[in-house]
Amino acid sequence: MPKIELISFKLCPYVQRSVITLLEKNIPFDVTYIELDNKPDWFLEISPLGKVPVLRINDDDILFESAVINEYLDEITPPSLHPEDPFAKARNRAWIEFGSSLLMTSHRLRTAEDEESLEKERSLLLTQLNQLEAQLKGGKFFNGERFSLVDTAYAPVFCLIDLLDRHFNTGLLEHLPGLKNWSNNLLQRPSVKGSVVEDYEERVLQRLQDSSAILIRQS
Ligand SMILES: N[C@@H](CCC(=O)N[C@@H](CS)C(=O)NCC(=O)O)C(=O)O
Repeated sequence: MPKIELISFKLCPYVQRSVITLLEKNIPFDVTYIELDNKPDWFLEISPLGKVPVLRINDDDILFESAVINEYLDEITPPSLHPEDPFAKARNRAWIEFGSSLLMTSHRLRTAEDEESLEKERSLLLTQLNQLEAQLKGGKFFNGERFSLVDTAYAPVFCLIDLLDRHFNTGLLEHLPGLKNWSNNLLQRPSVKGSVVEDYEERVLQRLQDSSAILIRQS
């Protein structure tokens, strides 16, 4: 097994995807935290986009982009968390990409500074969540009973939605029973619980307090 170091920011949902994969696959790893508003020079040298997660392998080789990092981690530790069938696998990859877009919408919703932007992002997020709901086939996870790589991509979205629903009454999953069930199953999973720092919730809320987000001003 190569030596794995994950370069992280404590509240990054994309990093969280990779932590879930590392935990699911029992891969030993070290975490190095950085602050995004004060990126160290060594990080800027190795991170082509200046973004986390970055995976450093054997102190030398660098990978970036959470979906790609996850594919690599999955491939070095068979059996794969992807479905075997080529179409099913490709479809899962497509929906992983969709998950990134959902994360970006939820970020814009959290950071919206006025009522109009908040409503715009809330409406887009609900549209995207409805699209996702239509893809579910029943069962505990995206593909049914088997936990897959695609689930690692959505678990951080559901952590954030759950937090928003509990603290700001956003009711985002109210009319989406399939997603509610999927979310409940993911949030109970040990790898998902173990993918965030102990004071995750306080940190997310503190970050909102420190911002001019309308969500916090309304609450
Ligand atoms: N598409 C990237 C997105 C990663 C990303 O946006 N990470 C954020 C933190 S959550 C970041 O590092 N942003 C750089 C910055 O804020 O300067 C991935 O999936 O890894």
